[in-house]
Amino acid sequence: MTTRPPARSVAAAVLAAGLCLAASACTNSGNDDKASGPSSSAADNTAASQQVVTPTDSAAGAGCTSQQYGGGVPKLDITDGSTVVGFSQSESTSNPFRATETKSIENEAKRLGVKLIERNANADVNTQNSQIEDMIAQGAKVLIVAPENSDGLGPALAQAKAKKIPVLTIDRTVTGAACTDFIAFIGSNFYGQAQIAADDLAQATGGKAHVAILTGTPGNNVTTDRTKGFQDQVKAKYPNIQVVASQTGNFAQTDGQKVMEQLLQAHSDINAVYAENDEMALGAVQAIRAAGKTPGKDVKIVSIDGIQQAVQDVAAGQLAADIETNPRFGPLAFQSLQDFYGTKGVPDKVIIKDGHFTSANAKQALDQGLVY
Ligand code: GZL
Repeated sequence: MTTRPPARSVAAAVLAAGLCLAASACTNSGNDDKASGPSSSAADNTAASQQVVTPTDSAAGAGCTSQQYGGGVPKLDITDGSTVVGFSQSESTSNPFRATETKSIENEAKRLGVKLIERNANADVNTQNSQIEDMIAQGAKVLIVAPENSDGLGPALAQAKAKKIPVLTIDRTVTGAACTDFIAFIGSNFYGQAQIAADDLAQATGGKAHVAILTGTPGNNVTTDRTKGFQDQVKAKYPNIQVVASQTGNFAQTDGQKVMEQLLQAHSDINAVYAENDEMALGAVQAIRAAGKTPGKDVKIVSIDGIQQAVQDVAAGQLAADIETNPRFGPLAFQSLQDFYGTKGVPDKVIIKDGHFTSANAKQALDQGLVY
C-alpha cells in the first residue's frame, strides 16, 4: 500500500519537482479557449514533470456540490468502504499514459479505502457504454470516466443521470454541461500543449520545415485542440513552416508507424513531424529509420505525453521535445469527489499542470524519476 507524505510535503515536493510547462498552460485557459500562447522563457523550459496532478492556480466556475448537481443527488461518503465507485478507462493500458492513469486511480482508492470497480473499453465507445451500464448494475453510486470520445457516451450518461449517479470526467471531456451532465472536467490544456509543440518544432528547425502531423483518434476534444492549437500557432508565428500532410494514427504506435511510412513515400520533402501523442511518435521513429533516414537529424520530431521511452528519445536526440500530459489523476480525482460531497464543490474545469521535456532537462528528469 502506498503511503503518501502529508499534504504539506506533497505540495513542497511538487514545487521542488518543477514548475508548470509554460505560463499560458498553467492558466485555466481550458481546452477550447485560445490560450495566449506559451511563454518560452528559459525558466518555463527548465520545467520538469509533476509527481502528482496539481490544479493550476485558477479554476473556472463556482464549485459544484451534490446538492446542486442535476437538481440534487444523494450525499455519499466514498471512503466508508461500502459505497461503490466505478472507474471507466477508455483505452488499453499498453499505452503508458493509460497504465499510469489507471494505477493512480487504483492506488488512491486503496489509500482512501474506497470500494472501486473498474472496466477498460479498449478504445471502443460502444464497449465503454455497456461497461458503464454494467458497473451501474453492479452497484456503482458514483463514476470516474476517462471518455473514449466526446459524443458517444450518451446512453451510459443518460442512465447514470436518471439514476442520480454523478460522473466525474478526467483527461477528456464529454459534450454537455458541467454540474448537470457531469460534475466537472479534470485534465490538461491540450490547446496550450499544441502551441508549445509548434514553438518547439520551430526552434528545432530554425522556423523552416515541411511538417507531417500525426493526429489522434477523431471525435474527442484532445485531438481537436491539439490539432487546432498547433495550426493556429504555426499560422500566427511561423510563415516558413508548412504542413504538407496530416493523418490520424489513432493515438496508437502501430498505426503511427504505418501512416508515417505512407506519408514519407508520398512526401519526400517531409523533414519534421508533430505527433499528437508519444505512442504515434515512437511509431514514426521506426518508420523514419525504415526509410533510411535519421530521426532527430533528417526529420525533427515533437510529441506530447512524456512517457519514459519518448523522454529517453529526447535525451538521445531522436525527439526534439516532448510535452507531458500528466496522467496521475488519482489524488485530485478523489479529492474532487470529496469536495463534491462536501461544501467546497468542484469547479467546471480543473486544468492541471504538465511537464515539458527538452534536451536541456530530459536526462535530469529521467534520473530524478519524474517520468512515468
Ligand atoms: C490525454 C489523453 C490522450 C493521451 C494519449 O488526456 O486523452 O489519450 O495524450 C491517449 O496518449 O491516447
